[in-house]
Amino acid sequence: MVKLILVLGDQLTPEMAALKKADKGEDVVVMAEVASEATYVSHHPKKIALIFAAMRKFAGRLRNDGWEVAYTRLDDEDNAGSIPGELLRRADETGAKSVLATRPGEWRLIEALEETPLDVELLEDDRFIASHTEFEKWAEGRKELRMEHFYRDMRRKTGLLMEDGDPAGGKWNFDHENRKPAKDDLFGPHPCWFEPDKTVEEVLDLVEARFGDNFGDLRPFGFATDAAQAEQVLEHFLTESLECFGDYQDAMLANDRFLYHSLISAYMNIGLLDPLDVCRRVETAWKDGKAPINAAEGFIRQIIGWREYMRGIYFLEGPDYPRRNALNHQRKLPDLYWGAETKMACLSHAVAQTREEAYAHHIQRLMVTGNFALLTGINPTEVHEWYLSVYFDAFEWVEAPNTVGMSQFADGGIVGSKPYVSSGNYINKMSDYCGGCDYAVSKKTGQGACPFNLLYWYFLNRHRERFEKNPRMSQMYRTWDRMSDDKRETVLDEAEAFLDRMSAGETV
Ligand code: FAD
Ligand code: DLZ
Ligand code: SF4
Repeated sequence: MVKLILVLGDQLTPEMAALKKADKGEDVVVMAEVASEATYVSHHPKKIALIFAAMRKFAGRLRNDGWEVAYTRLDDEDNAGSIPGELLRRADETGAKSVLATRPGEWRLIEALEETPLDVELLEDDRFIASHTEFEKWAEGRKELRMEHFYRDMRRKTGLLMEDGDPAGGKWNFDHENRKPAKDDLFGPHPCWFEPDKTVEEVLDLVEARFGDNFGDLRPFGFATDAAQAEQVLEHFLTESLECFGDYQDAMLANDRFLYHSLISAYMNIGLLDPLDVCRRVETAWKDGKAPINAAEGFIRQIIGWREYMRGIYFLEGPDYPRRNALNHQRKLPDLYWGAETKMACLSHAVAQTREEAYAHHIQRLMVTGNFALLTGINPTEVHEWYLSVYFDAFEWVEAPNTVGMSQFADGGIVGSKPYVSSGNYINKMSDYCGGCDYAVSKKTGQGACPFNLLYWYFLNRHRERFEKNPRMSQMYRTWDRMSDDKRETVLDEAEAFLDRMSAGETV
């Protein structure tokens, strides 16, 4: 009996579980560009274009491999508008009663599939190193779910950077050799972009017509849209950037948006690159003497550590996770996140880059846009929806734990043992933004003082009860307590005045 084989826009891998279990001679692959997926948040046009173009090319590849593919374009007249709707329509057409699908990376879609009247079998997404059961077993009975411990298990499981059961180089983590500040003469290699071909051009026209008003520039569009191009991006990273990846992982420069970052997150997330293969290639580069251990270890940790851990947390914590708000932050997301003018150079750069590229690297996301949202007490659900919209790699299983957990501490400390907050000092140390700012990073209070300097103390004071006993934060409270009453009052008054101006829609 014919079955429908669902392949979603982030499941573009020939070895996907549902495809592996299907019968090529009999079953019909269903792929659909649908309004419900394209509008559950206001996605960046570049992200929609990436997914649609990659879906169309993947459908072509499956057909070449002998599959029957029922592909629906967004502007097809009989498009049912949602994934369950498309499955029902194709079931009607083919007489199929059952669907094989690889479990989606979002609770919303899992629930929608479970509610269809069709018989849907959801298979585990085995593109990941740790299964749900394995992560649950690891988490069981632990007081704290720290990534570092999980990461060591993943190193042992994969054998990556292991020598006779011990970590290569004698240590699990080489981070103290990483994270050097930005230098003005530091310029990373030019990223590997691609000229749009006919398929991509067609998609760009469609996206322009339908989503041209969304936040973000659609053109120029240079992302990889098939596995061969994604492979070129990876190769480019291995030969040009990996060597310096660790050293400058946290640096930010106004005139170099990508530095030594790999730009492969989206390609792994949608299935064009295999994460374990990526890590093995990085390990080989280290073994061949082409990259130092701090770079190779730091990079592999991001993937088999952070990436896997974030997915584990998302599915362990359940569907309500993206809406948690442990610090009860309720302020509305200010318009500057959508490109309204701001005098803060760091935010202005990070948002402009996000609008133009649909990309910002980790420290821009965590210590500029994320830090500011946390310090100003923005509602974390709004922050989550912003991150889910604006980045080319944003899918809820990885975005929500990063935003709600790591960046906004809205899960109450599951992902992070302390909130990632900083004054302007950290941004100044790691970037060249402050030199071109209307505010002065060296000023703690008064006219022109850097807002991060005020808001940092405002945040700590506001959440004193929760954080003062945290051993990693008590030192900061001692510093705050050593300030004179007058100084503390000035800081808090000026921070409140700044927040009032921001919430009133003034340019800050
Ligand atoms: P590189 O710096 O080259 O790192 C290599 C790879 O490591 C990345 O491609 C990515 O797959 C992985 N990685 C690194 N850090 C993390 C992390 N914290 N969590 C998971 N994987 C990681 N990543 C996403 O893939 N999708 C998201 O929606 C996303 N949202 C984020 C939101 C916030 C608030 C923050 C702080 C981080 C977010 N990240 C997200 C993690 C990280 O910022 C991106 O993976 C990274 O910037 C992608 O760029 P790159 O490929 O050049 O990464
Ligand atoms: C993100 C996205 C977009 C914009 N559009 C589609 C689409 O039209 N069809 C589709 O199958 N998938 C799309 N996706 C990816 C899904 O939203 C993604 O599979 C779920 O969020 C689960 O991770
Ligand atoms: Fe950002 Fe403050 Fe530096 Fe301006 S001075 S760029 S607001 S950290």
